[in-house]
Parts: sequence; structure tokens; C-alpha cells
Amino acid sequence: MFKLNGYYFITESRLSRSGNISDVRDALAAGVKVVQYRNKHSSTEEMFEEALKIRKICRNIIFLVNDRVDIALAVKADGVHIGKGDLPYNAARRLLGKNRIIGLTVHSVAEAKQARGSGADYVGVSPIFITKTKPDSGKPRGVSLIRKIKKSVSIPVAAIGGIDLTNAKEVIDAGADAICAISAVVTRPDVSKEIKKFQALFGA
Ligand code: TZP
Ligand code: MG
Repeated sequence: MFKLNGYYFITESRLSRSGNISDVRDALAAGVKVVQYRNKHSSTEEMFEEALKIRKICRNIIFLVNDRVDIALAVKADGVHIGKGDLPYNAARRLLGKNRIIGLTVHSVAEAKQARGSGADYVGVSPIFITKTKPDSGKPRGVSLIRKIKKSVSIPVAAIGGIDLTNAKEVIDAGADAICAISAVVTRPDVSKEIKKFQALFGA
């Protein structure tokens, strides 16, 4: 079974100080084991080129592409992260095959159970807290939803949305296997150093 553990890095060039490629290098330097390429504003061609570069940098770790199954296949990513408005799970699975990773965004226990039943490799629970990074992500669910989902499904749970160093411990204590914190990391002058602070909270 697929495993997730620790800090999970997601790109966000609009908030980044030094750009996606530099951020991914910093994430690797911090020892991150999962990188997701998320880009909501570039052309398909630009996304392909950038994803290809990141795939090359992320040779020995898990590299996922947000939303875009076509880009994931084109750059031989390890999988995708999808949710509402993206290709439905079954269609994505048919294209990606059984060995690639598919993570699904969920907002409730029912959705998490459904994701598990369809064969998703992990769920992204979103948003835990209020976030400006994705204003349309819906109402904050709080850490209680992580607890409930962990009791209901066996696949790994990644938590996302408004997570920073002040609340990350609470999220981990609720049972999250992985945490994604975008603005709390990519807006900081030293991305690697910031990620290490999150990683230190695991097992602490
Ligand atoms: N999906 C749900 S919330 C979110 C995404 C991509 C944004 C999380 O960003 P931040 O800055 O960590 O709140
Ligand atoms: Mg999506």
C-alpha cells in the first residue's frame, strides 16, 4: 500500500520568492519525499516544460502532478492529485494504469470512504483552516475531520489548507500522515529551513 509521511511539498509560483524550480530544489535539500507540481495559470506547453524539469530533479522521490493527467503521463510522473472539476477518478485510473498514484481531494468522511472504495491511493483533506491560497476551497473543516477520516479509512491522509507552524502540530496530533503547507513555506526567504521546521514536528 502507498505510504505518506511528513511534509508534502506543493509548488505555487505566484507566491514563491524564487520560482518553482528553486523551491523544488530546496524541498529536496530538506529531504522531502513527495513533490506535487501545481500550476493554475500557465499554458499547457509551459506546464509540460516545467513539469519535465521537475521530474528530472525529482528522480528518486515521488513526483505528482495536480489536476492534469495528460501532463503526468507526458512527463512520466508517479501520479496525480485530482478533485472536483478534474477528470473523474475512473477515467484517470484507466489512463494512468494501476501502478501510478492517484490522490483525491475530499471534504467529508463520506467522500473519503468513496475515494477509498474507488481505489484512490491517498486522500487530501481540505481545507483544514481558512486559506487565501485557494479561496474557493470551501469552508474550513478543522482537525476533527482528520480524526474522523483516519478512523474510517486505511489509506494515507494528507491535510491541506491554512496550515502553518502555529497549527501544524494540532494537525499531526489529529492523525494526518502528511501535511501540505504552501504559503507558510514558499513565501519565506529560506524554503529549505522552513520545511525542516515542519518535518521536525513529525515524531516530535
Ligand atoms: N487545496 C486546498 S487548500 C489549498 C489547496 C491547494 C491551498 C493551501 O495553501 P496554504 O497556503 O498552505 O493555505
Ligand atoms: Mg484539481
